[in-house]
Amino acid sequence: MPIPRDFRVTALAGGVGAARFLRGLVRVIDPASLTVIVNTGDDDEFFGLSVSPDLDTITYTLAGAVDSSKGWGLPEETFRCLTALGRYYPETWFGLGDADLATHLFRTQQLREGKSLSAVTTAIAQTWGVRSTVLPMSNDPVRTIVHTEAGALPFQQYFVKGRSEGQVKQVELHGIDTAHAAPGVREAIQSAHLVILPPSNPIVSIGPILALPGVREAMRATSAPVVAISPLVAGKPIKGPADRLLGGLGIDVSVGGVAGLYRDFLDTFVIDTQDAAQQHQLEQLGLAVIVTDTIMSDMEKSTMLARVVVEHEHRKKWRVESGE
Ligand code: FO1
Repeated sequence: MPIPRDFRVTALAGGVGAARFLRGLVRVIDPASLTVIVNTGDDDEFFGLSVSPDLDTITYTLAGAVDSSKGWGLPEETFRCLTALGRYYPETWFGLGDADLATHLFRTQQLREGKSLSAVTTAIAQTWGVRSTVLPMSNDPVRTIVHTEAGALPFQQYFVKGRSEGQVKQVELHGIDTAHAAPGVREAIQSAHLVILPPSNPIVSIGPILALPGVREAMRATSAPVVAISPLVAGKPIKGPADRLLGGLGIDVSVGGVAGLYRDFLDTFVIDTQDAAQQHQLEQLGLAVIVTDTIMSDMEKSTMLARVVVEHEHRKKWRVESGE
């Protein structure tokens, strides 16, 4: 069944895992019909520059420009500037490549001139020829702080410098109480034909977006089906510390544990064939369950997964509308 060009999809995204799914999705639907709401809790300042890793990962990926081996940054990067910065600064653990620095310089200068993060994100996406709409979750600073026995660490310090080590005790979203969802965020959820949560970390990638005022309510209220793809395969994330974060917060490290975090708005949960034994348990929560290969090791597999998700939901919508 062909997907109509005006089939509007909204995705809530973190970084690499979401990007791997979205690169396939824009081969299945019209890229111009996709809106991506991106986590900014991972943002930080390095050497006076405003860095938004998840926004850049999504933008570079949708532009076909990302370093596909790492899943973030630009290919064939050099790090001469970062090495030179080491003369002035004691720490250069965050890998800012020479070409990538242009994006951070542009973003920083535009923000300093008073532009909103939304406006700068649109300008960057357009520069890279991205046809989809890329929205930061908020124009207000929200910073994810991970509390471990080593203390309270801003996300990039926990993840990159600290290699996600240490027992997680708490995750704090600094600034969330006064932050607002960026313009277009709630509208994109409400007006979509399909809302997708790609396989992103439920605590530090999707969690901050859902914690913004009105976003969770929009997820519950939308008439669009909401589909999530499990970030866990056989109880482990493909990449990143989702298992340590879930476990540290006392949440079951399983597809059931993840589904529980979304239970108030989720319609369909996509799980890997390796977790097929848990299908029945998820169905008992009232969820439709798709069991398929979710490991997106190449573009073809990303496209296949996106096709399974979109066609399943589109077929369901068509059946309801035609009364079949
Ligand atoms: N990830 C790393 O593991 N090490 C790095 O040095 C690193 C640098 C970096 C620079 C720019 C950027 O946009 C992303 C970068 N990332 C790096 C990825 C980033 O830490 C994570 O992918 C996200 O924050 C988690 O979604």
